[in-house]
Amino acid sequence: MVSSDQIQVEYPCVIMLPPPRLVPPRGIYSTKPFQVYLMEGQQWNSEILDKLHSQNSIICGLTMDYLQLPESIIENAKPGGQVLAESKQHRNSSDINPPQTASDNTCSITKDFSCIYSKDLLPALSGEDTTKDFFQELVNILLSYVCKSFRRSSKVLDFHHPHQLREGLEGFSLELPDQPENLEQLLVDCRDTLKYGVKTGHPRFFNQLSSGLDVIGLAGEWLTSTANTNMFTYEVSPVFILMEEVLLRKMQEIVGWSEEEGDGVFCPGGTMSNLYSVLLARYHFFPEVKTKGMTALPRLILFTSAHSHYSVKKSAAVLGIGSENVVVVKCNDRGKMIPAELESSIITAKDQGCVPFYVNATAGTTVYGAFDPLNAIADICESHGLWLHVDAAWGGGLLMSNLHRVKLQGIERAWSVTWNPHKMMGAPLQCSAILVKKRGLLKDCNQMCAEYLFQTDKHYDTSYDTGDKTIQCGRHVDVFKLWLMWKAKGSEGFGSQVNKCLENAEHLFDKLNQRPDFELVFKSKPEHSNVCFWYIPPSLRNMPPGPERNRRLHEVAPKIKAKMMEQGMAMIGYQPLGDKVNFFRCVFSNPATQTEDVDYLLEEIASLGHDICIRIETNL
Ligand code: ABU
Repeated sequence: MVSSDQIQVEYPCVIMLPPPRLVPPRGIYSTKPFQVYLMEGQQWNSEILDKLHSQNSIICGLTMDYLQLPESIIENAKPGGQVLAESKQHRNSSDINPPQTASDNTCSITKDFSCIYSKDLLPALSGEDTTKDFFQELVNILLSYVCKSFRRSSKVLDFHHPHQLREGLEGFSLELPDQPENLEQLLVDCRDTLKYGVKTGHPRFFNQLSSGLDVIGLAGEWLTSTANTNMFTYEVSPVFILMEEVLLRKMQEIVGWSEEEGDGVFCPGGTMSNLYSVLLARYHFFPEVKTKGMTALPRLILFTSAHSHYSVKKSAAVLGIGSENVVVVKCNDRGKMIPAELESSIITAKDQGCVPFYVNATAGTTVYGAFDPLNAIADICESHGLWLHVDAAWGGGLLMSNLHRVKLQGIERAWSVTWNPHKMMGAPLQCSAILVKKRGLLKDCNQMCAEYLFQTDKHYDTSYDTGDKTIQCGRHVDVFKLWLMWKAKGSEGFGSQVNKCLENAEHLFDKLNQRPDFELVFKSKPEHSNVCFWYIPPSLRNMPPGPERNRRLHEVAPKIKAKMMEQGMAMIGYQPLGDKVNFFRCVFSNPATQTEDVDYLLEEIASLGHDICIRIETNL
């Protein structure tokens, strides 16, 4: 990696920013070389390096000779990387200690692809070497991105408004051509796609419950894409099907179900997992729904807390139950469902002639990170004969930690569980399981027996053709990356990872408690890694609570976030909730995040907040 103390150049020099290519693909896009002059005696410093890193730059000119380089590079460019060779020579003979490894920021091209097209790749005859070369370049781009994702000096994002991306940026166009474009352009497009995206693996990305870039998980995802198969039958996915069985069994064991209990599938996200839970609960109590539909059923009611995920209501809407038939149960100040409120809601629904059948309890709410009291809720479900689902999409990861699994006590009493390893366990998106206690229910509920796919007279045990258990036909292989990560870390490794994220949350909580310019949304210690807080501008610090203060406070978080995204050095989410005006929600699921990043975030918010508020107050 380039570091500021490795490099000192003579005055003057030229830096080309972007494009990344030393050999521009002729006629495809215009190169817009960009020159940075260092003043005499000025040294490379971290600020300049940070700027270069954040812009995918390539250092190509080193001395006065190269002042004319941009034009001459374009004119003299020849296929085969001649200019690069020249440049490499200069690099090696220069004062600069240049980037040398794949972990560097450069993605210098070793071959000119400007006359090569996809038709020249496999399966073309003699396409093997070209295919390897192409992939080598692609891997360089990906590795450069991976390394940058972990580099604090690089930006989390290079924000552009939709219209800017739509219009096209510096040779990056979203428009689709009628004629094939060459591979050089495709490589540039790959690089630019990453450049204008968001580095969700960056240690200062706090915006989403799923974050981080697990290298083994990524390797798993690459392998999965290469295998490019489908999870519906054993005949096309023998290894992945068995891995899914092993992994789901492991997760069921961790939830606390016996060997005789448990089934499940990986599906596309927590919302789909929750949808499965409602679907299965309804089928369990009313199997005729599969053929007769909702007309055969009474008015069904389900229950979920005010802080639960919106997917419960969405499931009711999708399944024809209706979102108005979801009773929203009150929570306490900490965002936990109040069991007495649940019980009285169930009784009221019954008194009204409706049929309660399902309760969703949340283990790790989206905003507060609260855990509903699972045992108390399970008692109520048992006494009323209701299906208990635990949405542990976010909180499930805490089951891996000996320190924190106690927060999910009672989860073993659930009839179904949602658990997203792509959240707290850091598996690459997507990786979400629906676990079901009653074996065979998934199949009974969803099976359609398509004869072209699920033939019963195959020469192997067709119970491994698991596709008919799901509501999809084709299904992505989500299991391999998690399986590989589990091998790499062991269960204990996941436990330590979770512990570290929760330590970061406590660190933030402690810091916030000590500062007069921030206010916590709830005063108790975080249970999960969510920490919710306001930045309080100077003018509001002595203002009494009330509508005017709330009105002004509501505007603070969006303004800070907008500025933060424009600067691109960190990212955090905000939202209002109930009677609370817009507040920041910081979540930790990225093991790359350290306490220094937490401190950075606070300073960044305080500094942006202070500037913005001063400007508003002085009408600048
Ligand atoms: N419920 C999906 C995750 C939402 C979030 O990242 O905040």
